[in-house]
Amino acid sequence: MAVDYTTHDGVAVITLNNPPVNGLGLSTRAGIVEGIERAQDDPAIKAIVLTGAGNAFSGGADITEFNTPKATQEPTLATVIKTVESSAKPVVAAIHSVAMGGGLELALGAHYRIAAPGAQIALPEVKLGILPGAGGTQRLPRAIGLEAALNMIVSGAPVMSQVLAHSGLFDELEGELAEAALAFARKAGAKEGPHPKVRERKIEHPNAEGFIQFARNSVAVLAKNFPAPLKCIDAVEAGVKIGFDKGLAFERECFVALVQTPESRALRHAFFGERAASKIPDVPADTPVREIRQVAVIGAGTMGGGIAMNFINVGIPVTLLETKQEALDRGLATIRKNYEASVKKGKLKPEALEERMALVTPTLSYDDLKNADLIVEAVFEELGVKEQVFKRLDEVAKSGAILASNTSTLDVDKIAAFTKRPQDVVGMHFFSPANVMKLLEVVRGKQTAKDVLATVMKLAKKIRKTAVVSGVCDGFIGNRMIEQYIRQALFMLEEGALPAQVDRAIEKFGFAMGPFRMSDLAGNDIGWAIRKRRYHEYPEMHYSKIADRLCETGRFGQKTGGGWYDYKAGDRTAHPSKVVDDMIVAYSKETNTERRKISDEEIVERLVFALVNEGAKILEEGIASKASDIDMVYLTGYGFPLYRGGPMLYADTVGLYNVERAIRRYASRPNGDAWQLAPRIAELAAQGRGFNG
Ligand code: 3H9
Repeated sequence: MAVDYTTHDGVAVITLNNPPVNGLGLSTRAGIVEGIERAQDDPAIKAIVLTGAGNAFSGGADITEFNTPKATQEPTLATVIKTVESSAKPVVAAIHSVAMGGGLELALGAHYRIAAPGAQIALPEVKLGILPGAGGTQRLPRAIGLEAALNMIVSGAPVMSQVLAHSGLFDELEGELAEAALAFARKAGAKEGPHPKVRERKIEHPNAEGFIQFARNSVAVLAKNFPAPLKCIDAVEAGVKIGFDKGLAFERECFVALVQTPESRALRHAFFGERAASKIPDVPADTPVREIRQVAVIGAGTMGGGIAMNFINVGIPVTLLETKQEALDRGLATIRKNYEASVKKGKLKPEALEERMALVTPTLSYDDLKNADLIVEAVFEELGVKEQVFKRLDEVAKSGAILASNTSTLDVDKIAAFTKRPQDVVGMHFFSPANVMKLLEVVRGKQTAKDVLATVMKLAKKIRKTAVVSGVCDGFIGNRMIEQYIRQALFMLEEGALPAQVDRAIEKFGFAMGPFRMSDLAGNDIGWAIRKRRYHEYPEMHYSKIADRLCETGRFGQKTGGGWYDYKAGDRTAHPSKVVDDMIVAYSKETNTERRKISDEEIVERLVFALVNEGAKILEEGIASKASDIDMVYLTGYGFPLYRGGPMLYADTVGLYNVERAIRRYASRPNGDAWQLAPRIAELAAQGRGFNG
């Protein structure tokens, strides 16, 4: 049963009991209606308390029911709220922990609301690409005022109950919630009805129209590509202009339309993808974890320093090791500079700066790592260098310490074999800047112990990273896929495109930065070094050599004042370069490639489907355990547009039949040997399925 019904001396207590967050799925909704009716029919009951068991009042509508028959099956949430609101006996919502979305809308339907301090109150629907669809856009402005409500609805951000203490939302704020709610209900039950309804309150604002227009202008810029925020404003405005009932009907219309949009599907996919990523199929949730009280980071460069900051930020002391005092001093100075910048921006309290710095212990000696529970290596990306480090770690690290490598391409199994404890070795691939980027690829070696994985995943959550597990392969999930994307970008230069066109097309698709601007930022020499290794390791693979030509002229990107683009000193703006464009045209001539006009559509297809095709192979090989893991890597680490949900969901949206046809078409053209269709795409397309079902 998803709802419990108990009576306490004249008060009926209806308790939502649908773990984990008391989502308002069909059985919960039915249970609430049943409870309210039962209370009406019982003459001994004078009032009703509505509350939630466990760690939530309610996290809102059950998102998994969206676009399924259950979502519209009666009693719908609208019916439930109407039943609560029209109850002749007063209903008191007793709110604790979390009241979000439909949960808050349900509480707004009650006659009275009591909250415990510390409860998170939100209408976060906008983050799922929808709007509050059960009266939130109509009742919240009536409860707390137009401006405060619009802020909450458009941002989706949670507000602590104590901040809302005097907003008009709550009748009381009480620590001892259960007792207080019963007492309040008894008092309310003794009063003559009718009891107050939020819907009957007025929205008072000196210039509602002006404020709404101001909000619309501000949101229009920020909400580019996301339809929901503006719809939130439309719905609130409707409530102001045409009244509660018509406003409610309009809100419903908007909800039904938004829930079908690809943007909402993408955002919901990301919501569940983030949570699914932390679950590893053969590592049960109750796997014991090792305690991480002390971390060590080897290498105080940009990467090592950034990695250290993640742990310091959550209060875990870090020992930072370098080979030279100078490098150590430089590393510490960079960490301090980063924190100073946060203080300047008002993101960090000045006194916290020294507290954080005090958590770093610099050292030049491996002996100082002996107490670390986790040691993360961030040294030069070369197997020989890693070998020295891991052999040394094997000597000094305490038994049970987790030894992690931040390698982005090297074989973690080989690294593990440098130690006598391969079960304790794991990859922790942070993305630069490591203190900012959300993504953490956790690389599972053949022998990595399950409790090591469970520990690292838990720790990742603590340092607020999106951790995705990858098996061992060259480049892991993210870089292995991006290589195919860049390969296509370079082929297209040979075939007729120029860097600015490629970048413009993919940026219009929604990528934060196109491949050439990105490469200029990261340094073209990095890709060059990787390609040289590839030419050696995979002599049979066909690569465009056009980027090598660029590198031979020393154009490594922003840091050398020129790369695929020209740059002016102190300015990161990319200006198309005549020299480079001429070089590209000359290269095509040299290689006897007839240049043709390449459409933006082709650019987007070739870049994105290159990701999809490699992603499908990664799934086939079990390097990623689910398609949503790949999407999370791309959404959090590679600037893939959130509103498209990641490459694999995007492929589903296009339809795998269409993806397959396009890949086969490109495979039959010049440079087509780079397209080896992943069998998984053909299989799923034949079954009319997608990567996500
Ligand atoms: C809505 O209400 C629409 C209405 O306006 C109109 C309807 C007509 N549904 O985050 P956690 C699962 S839209 C289904 O790790 P935390 C979640 O997937 C809804 N499942 O815990 C996870 O499952 P698993 C508006 C949900 O303690 C588990 O619960 N509401 C829902 O860190 C634990 O989640 C929202 O957008 C749901 N609504 O944080 C709130 N919520 O264990 C979305 C959670 O299998 N939820 N799950 O991986 C949240 O923000 C957080 O989950 C919350 C708890 C703060 C509640």
